[in-house]
Amino acid sequence: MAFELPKLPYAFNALEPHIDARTMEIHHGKHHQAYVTNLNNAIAGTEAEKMSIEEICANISKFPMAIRNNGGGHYNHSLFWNILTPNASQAPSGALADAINPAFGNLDDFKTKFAAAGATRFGSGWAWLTKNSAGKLEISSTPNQDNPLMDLAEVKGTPILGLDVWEHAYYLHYQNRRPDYISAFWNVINWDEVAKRFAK
Ligand code: MN3
Repeated sequence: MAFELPKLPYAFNALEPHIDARTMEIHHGKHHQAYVTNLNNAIAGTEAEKMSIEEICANISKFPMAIRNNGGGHYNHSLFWNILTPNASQAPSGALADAINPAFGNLDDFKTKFAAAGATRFGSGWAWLTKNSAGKLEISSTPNQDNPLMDLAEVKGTPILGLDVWEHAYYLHYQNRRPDYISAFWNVINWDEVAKRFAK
């Protein structure tokens, strides 16, 4: 069963002015599509062909780099599109808010720490908010297309929020201003989706 590019749950221009339409179109249609195509080529005829993307990530140390890079790329972007929305609420509520405050101080402290994880990731990678095996929240960042599901990640668990800090995610609109892109990200977060992932 080959992996497929998921449909974007909103229009390319829906996240403007925070994330521009051209970036979304290329990011989804070219970059994510390439991860899917290359992942399908890499798993063909291997045991990974019968696995879910989560199972592939959990066993990633057994697989060649092409599966790690493209499998991570497919998982990470599928998550990313879903935690973004044009109808963002400004803050999480309920059990997620109750977990963020003791873990990080308050929402603003969480945002500062998460932004720092994204801003200080050298080169390409991701910033993550992850629910670990003890049910606690942790902030981390990973290089390239690695993610917290991977058995070789430093901080392991289920990612509930992720931010792509590859230049392809922001360069057309923000050029070298990664911190401005990260600031804009807070305006388009689908906290209901993040809360759903946290509750699982
Ligand atoms: Mn990307």
